[in-house]
Amino acid sequence: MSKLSCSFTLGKASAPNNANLEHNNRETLADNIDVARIGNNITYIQKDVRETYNELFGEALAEYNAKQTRAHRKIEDYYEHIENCRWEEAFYEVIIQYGDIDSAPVGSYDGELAVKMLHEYIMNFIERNKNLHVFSAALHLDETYPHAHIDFIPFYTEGRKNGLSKGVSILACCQVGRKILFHRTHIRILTQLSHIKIRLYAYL
Ligand SMILES: [Mn+2]
Repeated sequence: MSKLSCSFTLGKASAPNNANLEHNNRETLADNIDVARIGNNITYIQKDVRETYNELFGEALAEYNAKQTRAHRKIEDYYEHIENCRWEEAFYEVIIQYGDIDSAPVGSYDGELAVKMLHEYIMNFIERNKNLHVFSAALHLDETYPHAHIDFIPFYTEGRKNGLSKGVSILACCQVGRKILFHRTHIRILTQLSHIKIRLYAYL
């Protein structure tokens, strides 16, 4: 049986090197991409992030704005509002990889195994994390080793007296009932470390 390491990177919207929708959608092509193999990539979900915001939060935003008596309290563009928010990210991205260029390159036996595991990981991630709305998910097979990019918007649907009845919150997704799985500092550490490959078994 093969043994493959697992690499898990968490990126955030405000650091485009670690959360790069243009890369995932192949709108920009880095040197390590084999153009002849782009067709081998598997796209699971590819939605526009702003459209996804409208779908997810449009209703809650309209309700919120309708209740505001002061014009300056109204939020015109929720995506921009979150982008400018100091404690939230507009979206996050995980990059997951089993093995590396030496142990599981594309086309090798273990590379094929990694593809199957990544496929399973993507499907399970979407199923498991109901409060992380995945708007982009792709398995890349045109680079040297197989890996998956999953982009998501963390959101809450309850527990708010002020603000939108449904909105963005990474912390709300890090607790189940009263049990806190993750603190804000953990998220910060993870996202700050994401420029280097951290070997972590998938937390999410
Ligand atoms: Mn990639």
